[in-house]
Amino acid sequence: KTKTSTPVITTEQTPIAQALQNHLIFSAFKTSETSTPRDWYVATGHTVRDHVVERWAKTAEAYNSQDPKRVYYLSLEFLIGRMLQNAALNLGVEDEVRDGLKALGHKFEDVVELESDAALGNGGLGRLAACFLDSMASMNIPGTGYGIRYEYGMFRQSINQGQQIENPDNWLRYGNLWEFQRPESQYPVKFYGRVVEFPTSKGTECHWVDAESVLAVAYDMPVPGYDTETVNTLRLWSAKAAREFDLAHFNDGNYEKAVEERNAYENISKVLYPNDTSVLGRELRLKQQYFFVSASIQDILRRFLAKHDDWNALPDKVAIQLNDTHPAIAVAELMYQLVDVHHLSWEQAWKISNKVFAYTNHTLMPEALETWSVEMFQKLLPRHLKIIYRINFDFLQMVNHKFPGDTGLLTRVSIIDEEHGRRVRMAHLAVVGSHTVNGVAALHSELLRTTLFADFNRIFPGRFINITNGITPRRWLNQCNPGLTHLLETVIGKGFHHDLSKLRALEPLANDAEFRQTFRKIKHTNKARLAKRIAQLTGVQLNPDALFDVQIKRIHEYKRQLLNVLHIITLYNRIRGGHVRDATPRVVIFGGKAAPGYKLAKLIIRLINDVASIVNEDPAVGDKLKVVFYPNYEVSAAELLFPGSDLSEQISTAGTEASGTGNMKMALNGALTIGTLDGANVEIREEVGAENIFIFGLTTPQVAELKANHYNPWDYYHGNFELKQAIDMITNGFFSVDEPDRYQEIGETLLNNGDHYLLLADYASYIETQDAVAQLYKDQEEWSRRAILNVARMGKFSSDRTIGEYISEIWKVEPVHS
Ligand code: DL6
Repeated sequence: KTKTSTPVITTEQTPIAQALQNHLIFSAFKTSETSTPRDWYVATGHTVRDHVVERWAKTAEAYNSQDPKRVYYLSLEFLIGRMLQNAALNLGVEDEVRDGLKALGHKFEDVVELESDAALGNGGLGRLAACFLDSMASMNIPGTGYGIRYEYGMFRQSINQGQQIENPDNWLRYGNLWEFQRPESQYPVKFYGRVVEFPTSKGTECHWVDAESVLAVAYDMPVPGYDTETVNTLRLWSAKAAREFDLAHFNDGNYEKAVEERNAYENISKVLYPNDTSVLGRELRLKQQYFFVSASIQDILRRFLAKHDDWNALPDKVAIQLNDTHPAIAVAELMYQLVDVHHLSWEQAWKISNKVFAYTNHTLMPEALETWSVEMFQKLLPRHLKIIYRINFDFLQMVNHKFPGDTGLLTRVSIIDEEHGRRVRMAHLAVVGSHTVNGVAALHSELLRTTLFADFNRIFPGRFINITNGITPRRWLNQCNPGLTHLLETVIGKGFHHDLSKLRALEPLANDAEFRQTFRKIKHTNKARLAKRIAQLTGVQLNPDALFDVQIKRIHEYKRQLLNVLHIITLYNRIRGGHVRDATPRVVIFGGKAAPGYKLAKLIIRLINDVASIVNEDPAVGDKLKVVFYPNYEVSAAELLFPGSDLSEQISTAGTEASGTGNMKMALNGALTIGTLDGANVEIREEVGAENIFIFGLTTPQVAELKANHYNPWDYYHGNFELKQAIDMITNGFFSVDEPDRYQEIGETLLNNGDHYLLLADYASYIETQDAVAQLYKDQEEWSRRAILNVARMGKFSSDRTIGEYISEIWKVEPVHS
């Protein structure tokens, strides 16, 4: 219960303060006396929402009357985080709301904290989708996101005795004031059944019969643009059984049986799969994909048909972006809708469909390339399998015509993999069904063209392009780093809010000692804020003067958190051995979730925590080194962590990280990067200059060469005393005295199983570069000069630039002003 006295409504009160009070009564149904902090969240949320909704209705009306070409972004993940502050900021009412709350005895920052993160995604791919929504709205682009309204988002991670525990993320427990159910928008989605063929005068007609169906019900969330009237829509589908429950079973007292069928259907939108890069061979996962795709395509066609009757105009009104292969079944679904439901000829439908779809690839990891067994497909989606066969037949005919007699090529590019027990290759379906395929950073796109999709690149020259990722500066600068934003506004004006490249104007100030001092002060405040939160969460006290060295991302072998651990152990040994006279105090912070089934990733989390316990409690170490694992890394945590970082760890093996976007957020918030020439790091280096980034390790060609030349990690182990010592300590139980064998598997991976990600090969270069980092940090003037240059040169990495490229190279859509 809040301790405020009853506020008196006076004529001097701002409209927002009045609205807050009204909503406390009419939306939270409380008075000031009976209100809890959550009631103030409800009142604030409704107050801001009113502003959003007004513009939302106008935008819908403008789209409806102007009937522009629209973009539909199909994604199984949208990692949007919290809405309230972002909406207030984008609408330009944040200060008024803050003042209104203050006048009523409340703090905006405390209110904001009460909102659950909408964690409807795993990591980079889902967060990118959220940044794209923000940019589309901010640029007045008629764009709609389509996804699933998971009842449970990404699991909540807690750490118990160093180990990751996964808890359900019940983000809707207290309702969600940002969503609007749209009962008028619901569609049946069919599964199972069989296909019956009828000969007709025009050929064979297929009927999908005896299918079961589930209802997809729309829930809309607003996506307010920054400093514009546009509010776009994120439409999320929720599964609803067509039949409530079996009353006969219920009346017989068989309650479980009565709801069994309903639960089976509604499970479709129950939980987000917490898997980052590895594919899941689960029927429910394919059901989720088809469920949201079918509902979205039906919705898109309904909207089109409301205004048009010439199907050939579809590509002039509709651009559909497939966010990775998860929605790739859309290619078959559109054909199903056009041919079976709307009776177009196959040829006409295929021509149209191919002009509508484009596909973004987000990973080269072979384990992430989705394939589904033909047998399961046949059972679940019999009509779509037939459609895929036909698409494949036509495609292979075309390939055979273009490259006669190359049977090897036909086997490699076929949508059906005949060599691993007959499987449908979703990436091949997406490539064949799209007019454009893009990678997400220059290096990644080049690797797509030359490795994964080399054959397709010959077949479809020009189809493969690059569009480097970006991040929305609204959330990742304005919202998370108000101190820096304010400083930037004071010195270069507000132009960078709309055009991030305007940050370049900051460059001369890197040489201004007074400015550097102010810049450092802001960083220090952000670090202190982070340290305070870490102390609350973990009990570890941090000194904000230390170098905050941060690696926050999913835990995965290729991202090499283990390499970072090897560095920590090396530092620890140097301190213990008395080899460090003038250490740069360093705090190493990790954050990230491991897929629940990924044993080694979970073991890495445990190792980090075990190493942290030993290092943090060793009196010989003191403040020189601290290690922290930040539990439950999520969007709202990231908003604290990025502004509070000095050093950004982007240390994946070259050629493995498609792009990375955390690297961009870090640099934009004034951290220096230590990284490999991987993903977007390559382009970050191009922008900031090689002298303002710490690059180490093997390049992509060198990685390939080393692997081709029988890389032997043992050579590196025996050739480097500090490396050997660090690995030995892990494997002989130095960090796990209660269970000395705990980390045997890590030793196996690094030494006996080939060290697939070349940690040992990159170790010496990494350590040497970390030493240079520590050295530079002692020179605070030079460090902040470089950090300022990083901020100044991040313009390229705004998602506004990225969306601009999607618009001109793929979508061909125009802005609409409401
Ligand atoms: O494109 C967004 C993001 C990239 O920045 C990361 O490099 C990449 O790992 C990530 N991919 C995924 C999982 N991919 N699949 N499937 O999140 O995409």
